[in-house]
Amino acid sequence: MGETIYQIKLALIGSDGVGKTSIRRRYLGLGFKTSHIKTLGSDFSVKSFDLQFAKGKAVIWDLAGEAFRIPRAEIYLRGAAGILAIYDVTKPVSLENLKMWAQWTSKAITGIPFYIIGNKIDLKDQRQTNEEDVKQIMQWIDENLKDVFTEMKMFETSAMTGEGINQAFEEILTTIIKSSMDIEN
Ligand SMILES: Nc1nc2c(ncn2[C@@H]2O[C@H](COP(=O)(O)OP(=O)(O)OP(=O)(O)O)[C@@H](O)[C@H]2O)c(=O)[nH]1
Ligand SMILES: [Mg+2]
Repeated sequence: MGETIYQIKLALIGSDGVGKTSIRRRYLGLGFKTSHIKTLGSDFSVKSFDLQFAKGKAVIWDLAGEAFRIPRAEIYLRGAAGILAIYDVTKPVSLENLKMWAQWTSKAITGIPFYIIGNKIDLKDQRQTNEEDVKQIMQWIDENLKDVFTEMKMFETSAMTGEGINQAFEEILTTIIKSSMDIEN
């Protein structure tokens, strides 16, 4: 039996400027830029992964913070096996907006994990959200979008220092691969 080489599409969503592109760049090993160049429409990168029990490629779609205003832009989510929904821990509104992003996602795709990531944790003095706030958002999504997502989890990252980035990607890839193995067996 040959080894399965997985190809897994992930999508990074969330409001303008929360750090989606910076997170993608950091995961790719491309360092950090202080400038904000808005992503237009969408962009993507491919990165190989090797998780001991499985290897393959992650195809990482990075959507514009304005994507939800573009008609039918949710088609970019088609075929995604997991969502990384990003907010900025210094901007509570970006966390609140994840309700809308979750609804938007559910128009295109269901039955996949939805991971909520608080980015910019290096800005400790400016932090304005805590774990309780995130739990409330997760509860809202759970109640209003019943059974749309197979799993919700929260993470924290800094694209500037790199903290938490690999863990978030590895955990969602592991979850996706394990659930596909369950289906096969
Ligand atoms: N301090 C700090 N700044 C960050 C971090 N991540 C991103 N930034 C900064 O935040 C700004 C926006 O980052 P982007 O990665 O372009 O944000 P985006 O979510 O891709 O934005 P859109 O493409 O417009 O939706 C840039 O100035 C980044 O340098 C972080 O973890 N810490
Ligand atoms: Mg961007």
